[in-house]
Amino acid sequence: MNFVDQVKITVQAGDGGDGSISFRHEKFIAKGGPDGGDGGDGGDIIFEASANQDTLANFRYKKIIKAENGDRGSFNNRHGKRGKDQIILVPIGTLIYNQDQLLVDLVQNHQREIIAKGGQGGFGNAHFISSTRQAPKFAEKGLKGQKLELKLELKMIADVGLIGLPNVGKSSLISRISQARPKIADYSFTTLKPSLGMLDFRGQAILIADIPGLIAGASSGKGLGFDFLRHIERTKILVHVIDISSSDPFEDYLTIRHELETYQIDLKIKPEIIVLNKVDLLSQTEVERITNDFKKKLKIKTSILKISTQSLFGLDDLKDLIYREVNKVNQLQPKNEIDQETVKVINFDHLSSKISRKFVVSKIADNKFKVIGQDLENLVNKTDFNNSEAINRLHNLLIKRGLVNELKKQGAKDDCLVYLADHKIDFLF
Ligand SMILES: Nc1nc2c(ncn2[C@@H]2O[C@H](COP(=O)(O)OP(=O)(O)OP(=O)(O)O)[C@@H](O)[C@H]2O)c(=O)[nH]1
Ligand SMILES: [Mg+2]
Repeated sequence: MNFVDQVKITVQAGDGGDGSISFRHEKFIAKGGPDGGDGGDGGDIIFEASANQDTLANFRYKKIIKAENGDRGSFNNRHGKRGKDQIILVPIGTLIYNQDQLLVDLVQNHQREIIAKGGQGGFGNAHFISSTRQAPKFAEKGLKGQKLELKLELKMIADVGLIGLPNVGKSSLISRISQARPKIADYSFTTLKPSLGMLDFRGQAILIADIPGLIAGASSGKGLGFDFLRHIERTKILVHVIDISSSDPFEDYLTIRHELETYQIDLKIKPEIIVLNKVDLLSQTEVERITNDFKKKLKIKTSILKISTQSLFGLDDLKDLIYREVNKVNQLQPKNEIDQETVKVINFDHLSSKISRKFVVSKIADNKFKVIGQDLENLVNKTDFNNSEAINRLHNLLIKRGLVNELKKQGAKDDCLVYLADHKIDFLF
């Protein structure tokens, strides 16, 4: 399993379908009333957190993801079909950014968020019939769907983080207590990327992350650890694996603790289980001596377990302790509290469904103006500039919305040039 924890992708919501221009054909009636239907809206881009996903690796090959376009309207007042939404599954713990702004942090299984909105469908000509306009020969164009460049970042939300120096037996441990089968070898930095394993204990699924070995200086970028410290931030408890046969197990312990503290992981609130591994390599008396010495030096009250992933000694006790510690944290931190936190970071300004009619006009040169405002931009984008009736309608709307007045106020003269959305408009008052 490849582990990718940061990717850039482009998402493109569906375009709205164009409205249709059509007139009823009835027997004996030369020209019936307008019956062009509206275009369908484009599909949205929706992200969903899923426990079945554990990496962002798929996105390395799939850089552009699109939702379906809405269909065009057609005769007989037929609405175009709405484009299908595109639902993108990502692992729990995926953060979604647009231009360095956090849009959402998907922390719960099945949590869904709309990230890019499909374009609105355009009105068909039947929509524009009025007492003064019996036979409108124009329709609106559909709006383009939102296109966003996103950065996805995975900060795993595992229950347990396995930490420790390289080569102490973290991967051996996860392969003994879960279904995960990472590479195990007798050298440092065998594990290059975090991987996940599921410990199934007393009917509960406990997610464990095997994190690459940390070394002194990891918090300032040494070794491989730095990139992965952020995963540790989000685990509920830590299992700190130490090689009991090392020359100074307690010093090893302090090295890792120091790195975590420097990275500002609040260790006071993160329970830790200390595991002295490889006890099969030493005599029982040596094991006891080192363990007692360790306990003496360790002034805080932390659980210490002796294990061997080789002989399987102590693994049942460890599973039991992990189970109890994880559930302690779960009780202190009910799920809905996490939800509250999440809601705070969501920033969905770009999806606001209430489109403001405010606009800003700025003079960029003599008789040239730039206009910014979502409502006016939408009106322009819906206009078919090959159709004089559609252009007339746009002109009237721009007068109604107050644009002409504002232009005049700023000294615009007849035949001024107006930049609006992606269009340049020669404006005649
Ligand atoms: N004798 C003995 N050897 C062990 C035990 N646990 C792990 N090992 C050995 O220690 C070496 C390192 O094990 P890994 O599980 O790859 O260690 P790691 O902590 O994941 O190492 P990195 O991924 O490099 O950080 C391997 O040769 C294992 O076979 C144990 O309980 N007893
Ligand atoms: Mg490893």
